[in-house]
Amino acid sequence: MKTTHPKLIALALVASAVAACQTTAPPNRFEQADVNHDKSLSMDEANSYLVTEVFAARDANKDGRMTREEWVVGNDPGQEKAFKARDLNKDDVVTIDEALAYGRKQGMAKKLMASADNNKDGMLSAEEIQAYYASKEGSPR
Ligand SMILES: [Ca+2]
Ligand SMILES: [Ca+2]
Ligand SMILES: [Ca+2]
Repeated sequence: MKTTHPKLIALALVASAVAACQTTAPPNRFEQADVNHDKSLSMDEANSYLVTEVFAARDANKDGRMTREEWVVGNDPGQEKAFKARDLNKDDVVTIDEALAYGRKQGMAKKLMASADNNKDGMLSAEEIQAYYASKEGSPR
């Protein structure tokens, strides 16, 4: 399927550019996900944030496609399951689109919103995200 949204391609490109210069500060990823640049993440933008985070960490060659080798680290059956759950068309590659669709289906952004949206305005600010990750044990890698 070649129906990748231009927005998502842009996201992937920014992700690879950022990764290339090894900028690890969370605000950059926040800016990537904040598509409408209003300095806060809507539910859908939060979903992109979570997905690009996973891709930035695991998509070794930064092509926006994750192979099983890139995803499954070691012999973790949980990782294998997670990979299969996201690979909707069963071609052994998880694209960023598949990961976004999975994130939406699972309500991953909802969970993040529920735990990180301190002022309950339904949007995540950079400060709220930072506070959330700072409060978690170990950052997601
Ligand atoms: Ca936004
Ligand atoms: Ca696939
Ligand atoms: Ca908020």
